[in-house]
Amino acid sequence: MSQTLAAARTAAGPAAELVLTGDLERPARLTVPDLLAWPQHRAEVAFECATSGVQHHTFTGPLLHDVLMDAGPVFDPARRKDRLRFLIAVHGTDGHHALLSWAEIDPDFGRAPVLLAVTLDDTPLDRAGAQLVLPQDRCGARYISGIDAIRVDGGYTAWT
Ligand SMILES: Nc1nc2c(c(=O)[nH]1)N[C@H]1C(S)=C(S)[C@@H](COP(=O)(O)O)O[C@H]1N2
Ligand SMILES: [Mo]
Repeated sequence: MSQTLAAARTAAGPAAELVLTGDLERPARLTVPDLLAWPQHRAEVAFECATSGVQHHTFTGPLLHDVLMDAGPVFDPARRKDRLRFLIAVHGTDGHHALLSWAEIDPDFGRAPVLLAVTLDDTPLDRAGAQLVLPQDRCGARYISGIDAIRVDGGYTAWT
């Protein structure tokens, strides 16, 4: 990277981007403002951090499920059982990452209203990057901030 570009990234600060990769018909690169294209949801949440106690925050953003469905996960939407082998890996710029099962966010199964937040307490996350919001989690550890990659993996099997 040129020094000028590196300086622009830290000073002027272009919008953070995340890549959607893996078993998808339409892999994509999305900036935080791009995530405004989906219906926006609001979540008022409380979670406990093992080191700093309970935190209360308000997040807004699209449903992770809506964004991933538009990227075309390679399962037959009519066949519910096929989806049970899919995993979603969410990765932050600092290397923190976590796995969700597809079924956790699927409307036919766990129906968790997981968001890809674009605002945190009314502050845009354009430069910090999107944050994962799991209103049903008691612990904050999966609220991954600075998301730079989400990988959908339909190849998981414990029995080959
Ligand atoms: N990228 C990233 N996101 C993260 C973490 C992290 O280390 N890296 N820590 C998690 C944890 S343990 C908690 S409790 C929440 C809130 O942490 P904070 O108080 O440091 O914001 O963010 C979560 N998201
Ligand atoms: Mo935490």
